[in-house]
Amino acid sequence: MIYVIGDIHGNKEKYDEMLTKLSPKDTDAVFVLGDVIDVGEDSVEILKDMMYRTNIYPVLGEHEYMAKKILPLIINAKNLDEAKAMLEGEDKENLDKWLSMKSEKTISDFLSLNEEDKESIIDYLSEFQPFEEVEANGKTFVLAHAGIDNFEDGKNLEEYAEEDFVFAKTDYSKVYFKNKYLITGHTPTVAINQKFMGKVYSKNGHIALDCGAAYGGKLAAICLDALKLTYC
Ligand SMILES: [Mn+2]
Repeated sequence: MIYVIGDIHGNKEKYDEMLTKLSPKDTDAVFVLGDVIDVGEDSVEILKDMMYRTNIYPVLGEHEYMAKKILPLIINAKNLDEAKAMLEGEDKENLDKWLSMKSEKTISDFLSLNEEDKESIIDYLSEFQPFEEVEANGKTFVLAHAGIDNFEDGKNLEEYAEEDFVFAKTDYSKVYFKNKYLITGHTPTVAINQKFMGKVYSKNGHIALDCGAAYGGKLAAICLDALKLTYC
C-alpha cells in the first residue's frame, strides 16, 4: 500500500496516532508531504522518529527548506540568541524569515542535541525530496508540498526548482495534468473552499491534504491504492 500524510507541523500526538491507524507494513510506502516541522512543539522528536523508519519517504515543505538552509550555519551555537548573533546579511534575513514561520522551538530543540544527532538531523533533511511521482492501482500521482509554480505543460518535473514546489501558489481550479493527480499540502483545504473545512479537498485532478492539524484541525492521510482517507 502507498500512503500520503499531510502537514504534521510538530504535532507528535497526531503523527503517532496516524501511524497507529495506518499501521504500515515494512513493504508499504508512507510519503510525508512536507511541513513536518514548526508551529507545534515536537518537530525534532518527529524527525528523529521518521529517520529510523525505512518505510517513510519525506517530501520537502518550505519549513524543511528553511531548516536545511539554516541549521548547518548555526550548528555550533549554544542557543537561539547565540545563533542570531553569529549570522549576518542574507543568512540573518533567512533566520528571521524562518523564525517568523514559528520555528523557535524547532531551533532550540535542535541546538540542545548532541553533535551526532545534529548531524543526523541535517543529513536527514537533505533526503527530503522536492517532489515524488508514484503509481497505485493504475493511477499516477504527483506529490508536491505546495504545488508547482512556473508550470508549463509537458515540462519534465526534474526541470523545476525546489522553490517551485515548496513555495508554490496553486490554482485549485486548474487541471495541471491530464492523466495524473496532483497531491498537495500547504494550503489548508478550508482556504481552497469553505465547504471542505476539516476535510480533504478532491476536485479538478487535485487532492489537497492539509486539514489544519497545526491549528487545531485534523491530520489527514490518503491510501492511494484504495483512495481511502484517514483522519486523526
Ligand atoms: Mn507549507
